[in-house]
Amino acid sequence: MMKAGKLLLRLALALLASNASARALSGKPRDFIVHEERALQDIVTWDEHSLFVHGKRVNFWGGEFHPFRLPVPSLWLDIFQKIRAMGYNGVSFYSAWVLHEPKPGHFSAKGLFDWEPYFEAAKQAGVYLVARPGPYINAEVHGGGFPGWLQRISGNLRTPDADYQAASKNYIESITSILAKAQITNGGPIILFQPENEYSAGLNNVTFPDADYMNGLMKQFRDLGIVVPFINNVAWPSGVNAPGTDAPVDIYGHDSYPFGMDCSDPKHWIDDALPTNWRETHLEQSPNTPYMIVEYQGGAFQPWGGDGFEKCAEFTNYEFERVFYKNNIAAGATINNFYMTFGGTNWGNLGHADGYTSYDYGAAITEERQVYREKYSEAKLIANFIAASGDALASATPGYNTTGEYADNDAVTVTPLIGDKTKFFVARQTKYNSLDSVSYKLTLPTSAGNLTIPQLGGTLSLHGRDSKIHVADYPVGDYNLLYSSAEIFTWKKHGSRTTLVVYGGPNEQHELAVSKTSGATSVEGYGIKSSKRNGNTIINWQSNPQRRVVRIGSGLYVVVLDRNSAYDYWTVSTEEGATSHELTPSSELIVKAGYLLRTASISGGKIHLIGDINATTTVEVVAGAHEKVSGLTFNDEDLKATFDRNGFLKATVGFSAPEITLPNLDSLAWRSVDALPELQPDYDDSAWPDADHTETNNTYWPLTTPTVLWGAEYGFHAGSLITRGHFVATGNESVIHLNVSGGSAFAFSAWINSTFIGSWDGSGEVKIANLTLDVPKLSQGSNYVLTVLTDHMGHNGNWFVGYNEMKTPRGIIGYAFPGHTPPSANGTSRAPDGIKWKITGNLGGEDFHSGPRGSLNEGALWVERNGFHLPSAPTSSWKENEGPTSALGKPGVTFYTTSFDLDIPESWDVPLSFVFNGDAFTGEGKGWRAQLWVNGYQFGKFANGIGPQRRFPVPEGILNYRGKNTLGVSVWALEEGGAKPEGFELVKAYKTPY
Ligand code: IPT
Repeated sequence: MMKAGKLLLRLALALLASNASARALSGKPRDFIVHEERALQDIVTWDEHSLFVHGKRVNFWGGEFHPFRLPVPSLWLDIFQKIRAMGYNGVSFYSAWVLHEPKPGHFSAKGLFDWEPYFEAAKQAGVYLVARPGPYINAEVHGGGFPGWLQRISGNLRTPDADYQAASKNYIESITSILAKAQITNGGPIILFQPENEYSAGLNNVTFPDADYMNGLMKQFRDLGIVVPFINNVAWPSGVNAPGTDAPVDIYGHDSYPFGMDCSDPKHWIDDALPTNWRETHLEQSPNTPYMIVEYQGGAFQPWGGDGFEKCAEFTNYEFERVFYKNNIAAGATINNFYMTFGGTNWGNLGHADGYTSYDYGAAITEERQVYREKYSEAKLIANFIAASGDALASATPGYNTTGEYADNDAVTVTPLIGDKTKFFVARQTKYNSLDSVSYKLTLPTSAGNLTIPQLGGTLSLHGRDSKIHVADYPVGDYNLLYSSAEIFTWKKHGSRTTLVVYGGPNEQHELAVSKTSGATSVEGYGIKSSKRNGNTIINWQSNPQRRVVRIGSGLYVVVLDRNSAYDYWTVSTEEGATSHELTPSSELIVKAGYLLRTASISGGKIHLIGDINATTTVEVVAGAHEKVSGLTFNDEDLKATFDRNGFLKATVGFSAPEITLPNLDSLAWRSVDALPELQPDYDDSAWPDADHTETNNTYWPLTTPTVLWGAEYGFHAGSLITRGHFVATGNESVIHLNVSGGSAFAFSAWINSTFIGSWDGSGEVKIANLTLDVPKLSQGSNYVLTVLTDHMGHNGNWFVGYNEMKTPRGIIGYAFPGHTPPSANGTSRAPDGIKWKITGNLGGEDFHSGPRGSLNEGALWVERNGFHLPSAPTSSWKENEGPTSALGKPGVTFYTTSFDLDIPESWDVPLSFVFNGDAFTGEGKGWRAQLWVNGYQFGKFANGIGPQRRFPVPEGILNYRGKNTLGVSVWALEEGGAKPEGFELVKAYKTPY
């Protein structure tokens, strides 16, 4: 990839050099211009620094969140609120074509897949949206978003090839009619639109980048009514589709995952991973657009057999955010989006083959929608600073990375961002991953001349992996913060009072000064030094867990915190749905609360807060309560609230956790059934499709069998496949070679009639298995049937244009049956050999697209084809059983079902998970695997021995928290002698690794 990258970069630079028509710089909002030199709308505009929405600068700070990974629309607001509560003002989303058009020409976006509730929730929470509908999205989704039936076209995917263009037309038209209505120009939340995704590199001699392709795609979207600016996201700063190229988007951007996806050693930060030349590449590639990083590493995805998401969360933790996110700010990025901010779940087979059920991603918000990771709190501090810094930061110009210029210690690198008046100084360790503590003094150019700080004693410091943003001449309402070494969380102005909240790391020395003020008075706590010099008030302190409040002049309250205390502070708007262009420093409160603060409103003389707590919590409105307010409610409960002498309104919210009892799954009444009746002598598969195509359009994969035996050829794309070959024995058969493709960690098992002949148990990243299996003595002239059950782990993505990797088939891709099928004269095995093949996957294949759970939720198992995994299935005549931990005597699949009631009290958010206990994870498949259905939704695929996931969270809304639930588990025993799963449990899960 690096090689392709360099090549591309050169290409892109050459293209740029040949086109001298770069737009002139201007400090004013630029009218929206694409291709046709006319404005399509004037709500979302930009200059070289930032976006504007309705003429107001917006520093976009967003999180990626895919609604389809949380199949409970009523919970989408919860995620939006949690992202908004971090101080973020945006969310970026993909739409997955595969979920909307399971059968060519049949688009649907209903129920779980309806976009309206998502847009409604975004508006209610007050976030802008970035729409990224593909058609290609990658996203670790099945086929990278491509429906499986694209395997049946011969053209190159993501190119102007006619059959790809024809195939994508319906999706493009249908999804665009939905997205167009939700643009901000129509009162919706969408402000930016990304055609394609990471269109970054081509292979196999396709034209890349192909201007006809991108221009054609953009024209399609424009013709269908998309008027907001087009953006792109190349994988690295390569200049593809930048302004000046022959297929320019409006605002060029790129992605970056500086740590990659290997989370195995989370404390190890490799040398030189911090990008340091982005300002330069931006000036070369797109100097007239805001610097945009469409996807920045918010965690990492994980493969089967991988290290698990807790490690990824640690790898990309709060220190990573401090150093790397602030480095984006140093590069001048004013459109940032963090992938993922909430990952969610690859339920119902929606993931690509290389990932497992959880898509937690180690993101700031966990798969279970929890916000306990410190990276959530740290990101909140950074995002609030961005928001509070408004135009000053959004319009500042980044300078070079310097040593020895601002800091007096070369171990500290400082990157300035210079505005008309305000200056920002991003300081970090020169060796970015150093664990040393370094001290420095800063010399800052201020309106009061060059000042070396701290002036009142002590030195500044960076302890290990840290980065700080120091400011000079920073506007805080009507005050001028002459400088601050302490970082700013936020400031607000209400009437005559302005409140500034600053923080520093544990025990650090800090100093700030406010221009032209009459001195400082400590009004809470002690230990703050102050002085007046040249009419400016200076305060200097050492951070500690105790809060200090200093009044400067008559109306500026400075709240001095250490970082851990700052984590408990929130800014919250008192106007529902206010987006950042509508917010003013007086329409927001600053509140100290606990676990989460969602919303606020003021009415009846009271401030009403809505939030979540996980302990008895002191709630304190530190800004916005002193005027016209006398009381406080929290979650509609009236609190005994008192003002302290500084006008902070304070109350205690009591907490006592409810008793929650969960059923012991072992003691439930289970029933079971043999889930592979196909192995019985009288099983009739005559209604199954014949696998009889002798040719295929899938030119990506060479056909080596007499007929095509893979699933997509016949419309089966998910979960599992069963292929059956009927033949008359010659009596000379002794072995069969099977070459089967299922995707990473898949398994397969084979039988002749009811006789088991062998299994592939699966292994980490092994995607294709080649086995030679012994065949029992067959009698000449008798009829036999070979049955092969194989996992379908999802289709691959299609990242490289021209490579068409998505077309990798699933199912039997080759076989040889010596003694039965004589090798053909020309050496291939494609000559007809008399074997009559049948194939099935989910019931009806692509024709069964109307199920409320979408087209991917079910695979080929008889119980799935017949709906026995659904609630109210007629299973009462099945034999009673001990459930999934029963010993299975032989290879095969058994399906277990039961039901149970839950009675979780309302208004408590209680994450629940199912756990499969089995062997330690070595990356090698061992003996058995299982699938889990909860009320019909497939919510887990467990591979014993491979892992790394054994705990499978299931959200409320899929689980009925107050009433009946139907549970289904299929256990596939892979080996002679059968299997015995160790345990299966329902647990309250919180902070348990998975
Ligand atoms: C980038 C994709 O755009 C995104 O969809 C997702 O797959 C992400 O990576 C990783 O989670 S592509 C990549 C080459 C960085």
